Amino acid sequence: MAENNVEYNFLKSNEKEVLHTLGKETFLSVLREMLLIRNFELRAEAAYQQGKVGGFFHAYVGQEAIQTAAVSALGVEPNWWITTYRCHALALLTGVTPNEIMAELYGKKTGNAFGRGGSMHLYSDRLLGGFGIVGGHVPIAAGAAFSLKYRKEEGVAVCFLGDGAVVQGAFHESMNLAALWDLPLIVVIENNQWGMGTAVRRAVCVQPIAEHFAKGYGIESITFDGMSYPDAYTAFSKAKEYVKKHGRPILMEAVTERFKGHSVSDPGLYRSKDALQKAMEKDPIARMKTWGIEANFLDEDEFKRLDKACKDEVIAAMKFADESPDPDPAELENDVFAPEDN
Ligand SMILES: Cc1ncc(C[n+]2csc(CCOP(=O)(O)OP(=O)(O)O)c2C)c(N)n1
Repeated sequence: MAENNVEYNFLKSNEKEVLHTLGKETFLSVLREMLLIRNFELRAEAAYQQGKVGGFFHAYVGQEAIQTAAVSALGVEPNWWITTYRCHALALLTGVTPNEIMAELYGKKTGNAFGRGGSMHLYSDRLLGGFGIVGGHVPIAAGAAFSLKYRKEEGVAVCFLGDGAVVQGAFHESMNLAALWDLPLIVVIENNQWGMGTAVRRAVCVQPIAEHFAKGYGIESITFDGMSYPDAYTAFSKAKEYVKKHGRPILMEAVTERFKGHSVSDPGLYRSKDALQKAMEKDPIARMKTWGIEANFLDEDEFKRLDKACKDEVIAAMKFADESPDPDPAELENDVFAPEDN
């Protein structure tokens, strides 16, 4: 039973067995990715408070296990990835460097979108964005899945969205077409139980969301504990297998917690200190650390070293961003439209 009193039918893994199968090397690299995301978000947020970062800023703190597990279970290639405005983590996981992301947040020329996009607009060869319009990216994900099928290419399109986006028309239209046309699409609702400051139970008419909605589209669903990397990894491995075998879309729901407000401008007053404390007790990184120590994959000192290495990488990215030049205002309108011969 979760905080909002919903009975979830979680797909459970044997956590220790999953980590044992992954092995020490993969475990450490996954933990490093999660620590890099955490360090990046915390320090970038501090830079925001110092006035270094403009525009919006949404941190992925608390939700790290989900996208880390998705990318490790599916591989970046040959898939298409797309997410919401809370996109720093997926950018890091799909190959964008901390330097490029930090410089983008700082609005610098060396940024991932040449300093013209900011926090919500990050891209890589396989990452289609970073989107600020709630639910507006789901049709693009369905389109990417359509292109894979039409061109007979390997891979799936993976789309992340918040619980607040599932009530948008664009989401339902995309799910309908994905089911109708048998598209290789994995749609992941990251249910952190709040859409900005609105509790999910006040915004969505049925819960668990994926379990109910999937029935309406005639597709399968998987619901899992988004605070557990092994559970998330198992869920994404199953989803990958399912889409590959059946050529059908699947709807996933990761029940999770965000440790911060919706954005930096949200002090989170709708949540009691006690509720936040309870949420933070489920910290996916602390759980990984405990399992890792139990499995003899690392000890306390090694964890600290790993954390420090990530912190140093982020601090170096802040220095890089600080020292980078501003974009040339004359280039402001470059790349708005595709070249005519494209
Ligand atoms: C079409 C549209 N409507 C409204 C907004 C304003 N808005 C931004 S985030 C958000 C809530 C989204 O819910 P969810 O993804 O669950 O929220 P989070 O976990 O990020 O708080 C809203 C209404 C928007 N960006 N786009």
